[in-house]
Order: sequence, then structure tokens, then C-alpha cells
Amino acid sequence: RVRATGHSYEKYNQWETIEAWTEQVASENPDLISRSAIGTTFLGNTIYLLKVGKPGSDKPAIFMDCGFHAREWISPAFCQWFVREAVRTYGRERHMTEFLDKLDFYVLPVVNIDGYIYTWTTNRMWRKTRSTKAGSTCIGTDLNRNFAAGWCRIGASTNPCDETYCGSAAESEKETKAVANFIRNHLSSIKAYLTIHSYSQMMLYPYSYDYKLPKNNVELNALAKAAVKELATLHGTSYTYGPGASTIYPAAGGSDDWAYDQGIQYSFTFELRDKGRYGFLLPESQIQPTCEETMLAIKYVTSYVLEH
Ligand code: ING
Ligand code: ZN
Repeated sequence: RVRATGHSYEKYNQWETIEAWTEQVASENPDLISRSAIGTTFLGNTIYLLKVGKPGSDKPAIFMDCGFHAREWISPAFCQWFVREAVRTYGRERHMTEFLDKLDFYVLPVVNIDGYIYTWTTNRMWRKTRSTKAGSTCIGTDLNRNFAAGWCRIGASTNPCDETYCGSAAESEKETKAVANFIRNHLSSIKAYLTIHSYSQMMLYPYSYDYKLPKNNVELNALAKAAVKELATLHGTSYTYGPGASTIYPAAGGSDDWAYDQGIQYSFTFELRDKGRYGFLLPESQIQPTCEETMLAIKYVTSYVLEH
């Protein structure tokens, strides 16, 4: 058992603390943030979504999620950091002010809440959800293999005991359904889909389920190149970038490929620090530098999306 502690942006926070933070940050910034629930997890935890932006009509939006994979703790830390930076710099910094005036960010702080809790209580290296399935004693589905994008064709497993188990069907998991339903219902406003993972220091775009290239591959390549160049200006952190299949590995059922095939032209998976020295166990001392540099890339993409 882990006890609830105070929230800190420079520390990894357990789920109860993040949940309380979502309520607090929304209630303290009612002019900029509203919180909603988009579903519940297998174990009954509430999946929260923060809408960050100045209220307005017909605003475009950028959807960003964190915590698909339980052990990638820097990912939820980044979503929290992003929301803090948004409210801290709105009205003070020209770019963030323009962003929040002109568009909304939908920020999903932790998708795989059940798995995240399990990494705090029982197994720090857990990746999947905590769902059970008939006919197997093994637990968990890989949410980033559970989307309807070449589902389970490559780089995924039909064996529930494997780390990349794709589930019994596309969108078999409640967490996948919650994300996919929300995005489907907001397709007319969502211009970009960003999903935050770790580790490897990569900025990936479609496709991962196939070696084919997206229609705007030239544009996505140039955008990724410029965004990672911007990221590196802060601490010199080097990122590679490219289509998922050839840059990291082929893997079907990922959320970025699915979002892209829904018509969202700007769809990226970020793999944050590091390149393997600490891997998933990135020290808390690296939360601030990692989040600050990642902000530069996210803001670069946001500026680009606003112009296009
Ligand atoms: N990496 C991703 C994974 O789910 C990925 C890589 C990106 C796969 C996009 C498919 C689509 O395996 C991590 N670290 O989770
Ligand atoms: Zn991941």
C-alpha cells in the first residue's frame, strides 16, 4: 500500500494525488480549465480529461494523452507539467496566451490508471492494463496495441500473457473505448493528436502498423525535424524522428496511427528521456529538464498547427 502525499510537479505522484490535483487545478483556474470524466477503467477508476483554453466557440483543439503504459512515469509527469505551464504562463507569455485564446488543449493525465496504480503498489515495471480475460490467468492488455489500426497484424501478440497483448478485439478495453469515443465525437475540432510515452528520445509519426508512409509524410518529417531541433536547444537532448515502423519498430494497434486514419493530420508519439541508462526509472531530478525541453517541442507543434 502506498499512502497519499502532497502533489509536486518535480516528483512522481501516485494516482490518488493526481486525481485530487485534477480537481484542484480545475477549481483554481475556472477561466482556463474544465474537468470532465470520459469513462472508467476496468477496475472502476475515473478517466479524467482537462480542457485547457479560454472558452470560445468553434475553437480548434489539440488532444494530448499521457500514461498509456503504466511504468512510463515521466509521461503523466509531463501532462501535469504542461497544465501547470499553461495556467502559469497564460497572460504572461505571448505564445501560450495566443494558444489558449485560439485553441483548446484536451489533456488526459493518465489513461491506464489501473496499471499506473499497480506500478506503485506491486510491480514498478508493469506496462499493460489490469483487465482479466476468460480462459487465461494472465492479466492486462497493451492499450497501444488495442486500437483499430491494422489491429494485431504485426508487432503485437494474441497471447494474453505477453507484454504486447492486443486484446480480444480492437477497442476491447474500456480505456481504449473512452479515448477513441471522445476523439470520434470531437473529430471536427481536433487538429492534432499527441501521445506521450517513454523512453528512447524519439518523435514518431505514422505509420507503425505498416511500412507505408502517410500522405503528408514530407510535411510530418519536416515538422518533427524542426520540433526536435527546438527541443535540443535547451539541454542538448538529441531526438531521432520518423515513421514509427522504420524508426522504432513495426507495431499495429497504436493510437497515433488510429488517430491519423480518423483524419487527424498531425499525429505524433513522443518517447521522452532517456535512451536507456535509467529507462523507465528516470530519476525525479530529470523531471524538470525533461518537461521543460518537451514543452518546447509541443509548443512548436502547436504554433505550426495554428498556422495550418
Ligand atoms: N513505445 C511504443 C509502443 O507502444 C509505438 C512505440 C509508437 C508503437 C506508436 C506503436 C505506435 O511500443 C513505447 N515505449 O511504449
Ligand atoms: Zn509506452
